[in-house]
Amino acid sequence: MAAQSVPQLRKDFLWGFATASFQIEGSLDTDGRGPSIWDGFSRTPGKTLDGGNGDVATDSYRRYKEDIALLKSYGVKAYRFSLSWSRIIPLGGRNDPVNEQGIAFYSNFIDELIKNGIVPFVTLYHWDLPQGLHDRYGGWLNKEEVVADFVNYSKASFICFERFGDRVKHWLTLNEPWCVAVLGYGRGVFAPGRSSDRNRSTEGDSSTEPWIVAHNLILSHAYAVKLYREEFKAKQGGVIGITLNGDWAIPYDDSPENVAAAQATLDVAIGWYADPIYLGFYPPYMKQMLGERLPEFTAEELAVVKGSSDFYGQNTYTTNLIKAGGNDEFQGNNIQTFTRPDGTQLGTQAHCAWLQTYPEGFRALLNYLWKRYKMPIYVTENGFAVKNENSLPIEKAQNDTDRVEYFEGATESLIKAVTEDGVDIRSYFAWSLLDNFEWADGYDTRFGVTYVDYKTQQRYPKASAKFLVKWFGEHIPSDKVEEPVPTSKEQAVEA
Ligand code: PNW
Repeated sequence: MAAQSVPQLRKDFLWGFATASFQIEGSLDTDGRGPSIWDGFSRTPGKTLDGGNGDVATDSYRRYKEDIALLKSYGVKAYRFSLSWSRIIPLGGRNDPVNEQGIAFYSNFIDELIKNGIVPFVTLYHWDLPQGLHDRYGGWLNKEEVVADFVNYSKASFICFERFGDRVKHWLTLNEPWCVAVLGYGRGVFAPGRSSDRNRSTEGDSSTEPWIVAHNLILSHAYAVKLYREEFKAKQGGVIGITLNGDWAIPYDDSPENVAAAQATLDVAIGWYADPIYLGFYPPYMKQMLGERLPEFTAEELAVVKGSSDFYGQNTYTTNLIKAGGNDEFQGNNIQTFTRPDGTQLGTQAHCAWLQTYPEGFRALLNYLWKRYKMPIYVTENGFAVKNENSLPIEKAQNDTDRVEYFEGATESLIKAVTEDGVDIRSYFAWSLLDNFEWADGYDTRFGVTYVDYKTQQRYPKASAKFLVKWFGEHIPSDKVEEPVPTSKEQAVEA
């Protein structure tokens, strides 16, 4: 029977779409929300490509019921979204007042999801640090203060969690700490925009701050998980972990230095966070590269850090070819390219320079993570921005062939990793439900499976949404008991 020969994911596989608070909510001054570091940064001339900021975004704070109805119409199992810290604690700190209106918003949001049969998959921190903490003590740079404040914030959001804890089971502490540290404190292209480059920033030290910030992010994550496990997990039965970004790395050719360079690239892109959290130490390559500049964990801290994630969370978009050389420490002193030695490109170019299609790399990465970290994997982001989509009329943009091809390749790699390679994968969230505020790119880069007309805030499903809805419908066993279709031979016997 043809239907049965379609390979299947787990029955409880969570598929859906992802977003983040600052990229969609808008309403930045509503219901007592305090400012985040992205409010001012995105409003500063020159910080976003098109001058766009987060003031309105996709207006999702006001239109959340509409967004959830859209998710429901897509038939997703889960929705990954993030909470805005400064809606819950406007000034951010552990002695600052909690904003009941902010908690009520997310409580209602979670209720609405559950009412519609959608599993909430919640990120506590997706880059919108309360401005109050940055101003008061330097935010992520200040270990003593920020770890305590993040743990307190986690607890504050668990007030909300507690009210719905019987139905909310999936928590992420931090989204992509590599981006926070490197893009925010190294390259200075993301808030708070610190960097050694004085043309770009008046403050910052790219040679030290990213490594310090990363260290404090890891500790903040780990202590928040400790709190959750000690005070909530037993009675609520949820899982909590972190999600990292990282793309597959292929040696440019088979020379030993390029083979070593590809591993070193993975060590800095992923191992920087995953090795301490899952294995209990920073990658030796990072120590070698940074020496004294790499902070050290005390024995007590390490005991909290090691094993501090119930699963392996990964955002991944592309694959790079790696050559040894260069002095970009954030790439492990290696060079990344999409151009093969024979001059051909790895895949289809996206709107953003850092992204090309290469589905085989997705499968290879999943296998690498499974072998190295031995944890069930939640794919929490994967997606594509079609080149020049923003300059197309809506009907043309809806026909997003390159994005459909990207997801065709990704889903084929996903199912093969599960059914042929035996990798334990529990979720797949496409980035993103909607076109939205794409950080330093502003609104010029569109990652949505749903087109947003920013003039009217109307939403229009793209072909890629339809592809994913159909694909997951066919590859997750449904609860419905299907009547067996009698074969012609059986029919003949019955007759
Ligand atoms: C992720 N890079 O960010 C984020 O989690 C999302 O908020 C974002 O919208 C999405 O991917 C698309 O960019 C990244 O430069 C930002 O390699 C930059 C990079 C990777 C991921």
